Amino acid sequence: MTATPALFAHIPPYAGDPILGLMDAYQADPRANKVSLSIGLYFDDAGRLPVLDAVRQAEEALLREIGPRPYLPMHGLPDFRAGVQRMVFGADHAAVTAGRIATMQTLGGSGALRVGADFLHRYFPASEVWVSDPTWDNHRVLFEAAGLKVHTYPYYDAATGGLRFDAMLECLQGLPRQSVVLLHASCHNPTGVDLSPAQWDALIPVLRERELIAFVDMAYQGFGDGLEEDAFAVRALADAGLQFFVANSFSKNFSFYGERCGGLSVVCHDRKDADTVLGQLQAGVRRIYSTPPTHGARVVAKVLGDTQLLAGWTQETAVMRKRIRAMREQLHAALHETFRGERDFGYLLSQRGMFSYTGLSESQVDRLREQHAVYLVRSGRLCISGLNSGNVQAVAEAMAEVIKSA
Ligand code: KET
Repeated sequence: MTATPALFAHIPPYAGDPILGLMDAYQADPRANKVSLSIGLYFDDAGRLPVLDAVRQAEEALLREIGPRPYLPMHGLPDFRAGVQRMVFGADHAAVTAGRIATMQTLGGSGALRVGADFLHRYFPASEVWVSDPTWDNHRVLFEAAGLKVHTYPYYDAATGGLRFDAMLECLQGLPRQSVVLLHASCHNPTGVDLSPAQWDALIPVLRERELIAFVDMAYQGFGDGLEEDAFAVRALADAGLQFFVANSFSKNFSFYGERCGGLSVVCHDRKDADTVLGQLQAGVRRIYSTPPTHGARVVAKVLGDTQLLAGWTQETAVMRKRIRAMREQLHAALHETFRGERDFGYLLSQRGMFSYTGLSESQVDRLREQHAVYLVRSGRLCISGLNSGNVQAVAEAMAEVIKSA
């Protein structure tokens, strides 16, 4: 039989993802001294992806009590969802106890963003989305894929390495009501520049008066100042009586990337609205992947629901956070010494979380990769948690070389 004409010939090749594509290139790189500072993964000082002790203990306990594996409900495992609410909002938050938060178990933070975006597109068809300039590359892609139009609001100030807070507020003040504003709870990706508590307090009245719909992305809870501290923005929005969306992720703080564990929480006016919203979110999930997977959710629920495991995990997040800070300091010290103070690298110390925005140009980033086997994202984003005591000096020297030769 002769083959039928090529069915897929009209399809253009995928250009590759700006972040995940670099991971593939890194893995294929044969050079022994290669350093991955591109994707947002936390590595320990030995350069390994850690298996957290609390996670190991929870998994071992679950292995001893292997049970049947029915479909989970469309909205996920009840204990997982309750754990998300305690972690994101605090166990005693009035919005939690009033039952006015609709929380779904999702496929990571990305799944939460997409399920939320689909819901917004369906029930707020006139709303458009505003994201920070710059933001995580995938934010725009995710919201556009859900059919929403995406714009940017001013955020990062390249001249100072800080925040254009006044310009940001001014822009948000001019948006149509029920515009969706995507905000990073802490550890802004890619810049590492966050709003201070006082700036959140100034932003909240604008969201309220302009009737904007905040969508908070909290992918790095615990990597900034602490699990509680990093939830400041979410809790301040809830305290102010706003109705809003939160996507949270366990990928980083549980070192649980491949388990795809996240949550979408929608804070509503009252319990009745929360029930309705939860129902429509369930319908949304049923239309895509039907129900979420069991394993990771059981592990997370066990850790969050067990006093001892929770305390152990909290401690482990502190270890990761402190190591990231130490690496910021070591990279800063090495660069400061090389440049004898002639160039300011203070941004490494003031920015928070996994990422720093180096200001390196695309060609400098290319040179780092090609000549020094040091991988950054082309925007100049450097993942601090890929640094360790064995590679930080070499990275500083490579950065110095590309900066000086520019
Ligand atoms: N939000 C933000 C801000 C974020 O940086 C990531 C992942 C996610 C959501 C996705 O979380 P997950 O639970 O994995 O679905 N960011 C890193 C990895 C990636 O690009 O997928 C990164 O920026 O490197």
